[in-house]
Amino acid sequence: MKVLLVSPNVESLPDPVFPLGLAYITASLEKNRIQYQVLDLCFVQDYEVAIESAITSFQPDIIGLSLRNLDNVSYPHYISYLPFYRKVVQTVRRQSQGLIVIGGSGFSLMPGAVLEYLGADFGIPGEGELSFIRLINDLEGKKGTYGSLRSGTADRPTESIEDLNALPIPDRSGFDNDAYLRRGGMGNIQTKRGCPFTCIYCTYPLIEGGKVRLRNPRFICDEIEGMLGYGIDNLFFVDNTFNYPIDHAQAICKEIISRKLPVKWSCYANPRFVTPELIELMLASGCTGLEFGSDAANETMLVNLGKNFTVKDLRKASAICQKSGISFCHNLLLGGPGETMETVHQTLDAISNMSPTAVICMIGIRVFPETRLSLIATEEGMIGPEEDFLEKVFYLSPAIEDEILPFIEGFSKQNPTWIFPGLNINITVELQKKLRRFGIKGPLWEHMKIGERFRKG
Ligand code: B12
Ligand code: SF4
Repeated sequence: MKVLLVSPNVESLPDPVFPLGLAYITASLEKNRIQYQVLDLCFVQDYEVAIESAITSFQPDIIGLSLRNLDNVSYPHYISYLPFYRKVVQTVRRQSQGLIVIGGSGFSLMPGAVLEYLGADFGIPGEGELSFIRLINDLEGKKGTYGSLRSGTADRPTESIEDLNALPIPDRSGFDNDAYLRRGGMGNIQTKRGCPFTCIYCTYPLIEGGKVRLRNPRFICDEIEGMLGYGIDNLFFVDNTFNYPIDHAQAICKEIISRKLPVKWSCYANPRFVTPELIELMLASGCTGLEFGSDAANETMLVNLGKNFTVKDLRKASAICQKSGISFCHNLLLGGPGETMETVHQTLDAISNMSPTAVICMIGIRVFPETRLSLIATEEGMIGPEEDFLEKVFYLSPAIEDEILPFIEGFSKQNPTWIFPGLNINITVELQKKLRRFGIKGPLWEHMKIGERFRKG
């Protein structure tokens, strides 16, 4: 069996992101001695020509598509990537008799609906390393009788991989690592899978499951050494929460320090698990910035959103970061259940007083099936029982829907280090390209002060 793996993710904001999920899959194919090639559409000029040429030269039996994102989860400037993916599937069909298999985090959010929309053959929700190999082996045994197997997809991941340390290290060799570093400013790496918390809107437990599974810090650092071999010296830890469990985060920092790995890195963090000792270790191991998934800085809204920390935790974590000199950013989600203009003002004031390096603020929350938010939206009559979640479905509290956008337009003018992706404020492809051309690495929010100069020309 010959497998062509395609990454059709061409989104370049906030940065082009290296297809780490696919690099895990390629490593697994390699380990199982399955012949494969990779086609990454991120930097190609003409996707149809690229697909045609890959298929003509390689003649794959299976074409695996990795769907990382379904849409940009941004309101009001919403982009769905699905129409492009459908064109990719149609182009593949024109060129090949091979079977099309879909996977990826975006796909896993609503596998049945996406499979049907795209008209692909099989879908594998959740982690793909083992299930994809199993499917390939099944297909190998039934060559010529695919009809009976067509359109197979489980609605939910059938299993999660218990021992992440048994997985081979992601194979980055088939990808243009230089382009991702130059244009995206960093590489990416995972230290764990799973999240035990229960924020009402969150899809991560659906993708990775609720049980935390940790990678051994030694293997993580082996992987970093391999990345350094590709010149990747700036990393983002893609875990939903790098600093939970805190002892695992500390062990990783210590391993980086003891090996003297020359890397800079950043991560997502939870304010409840920030201590001065941890931040000290993070700084000493090359950490340049933390992104807090704060969402709100108002007690009622934190409870309504199902967060596991308080405003006091946010203040304390911010103060520790301030004192240490490390950059930090708060991610906000305005407009959840119970939000009023009063709670919005309280959140914005409180966050401003914490003096973060930057703030990334979304307005409205994208609703996905099987989340608690989808139940709330149904109970409140915002969505119907037959809702098509492939469409633009956002929760925006009725109490703020008329006022919030004009208010934010005004607020952003006074707050140049606040980024509003849904309004294209302080985040554009032009600004990003200018900063990257200047050789700036790491997340762009860490460089909002320099960005301000560029924006002024
Ligand atoms: C880290 C992260 C970011 C970081 C990335 C930093 C970096 N340099 O890597 C930043 C902040 C930049 C970011 C940005 C965005 N992100 Co983001 N991000 C994530 C996060 C937390 C982890 C992704 C990751 O690397 N996972 C680790 C890899 C190993 O797992 P994986 O890709 O899922 O791959 C596994 C499986 O999916 C499967 N698989 C993958 N491919 C294939 C292919 C086949 C054939 C098979 C069988 C299986 C398979 O097997 C793999 C191994 O087990 C996810 C949430 C999550 N928990 O998944 C969101 C997530 C992917 N992001 C999401 C979105 C929307 C975005 C943005 C569009 C947001 C925005 N408006 O800016 C941008 C897009 C950026 C881009 N250019 O694509 C969504 C996508 C789903 C959706 N709603 O459409 C997610 C799922 C979060 C969410 N809201 O639900 N993101
Ligand atoms: S928002 Fe973060 S902490 Fe909350 S459930 Fe999702 S991944 Fe876990």
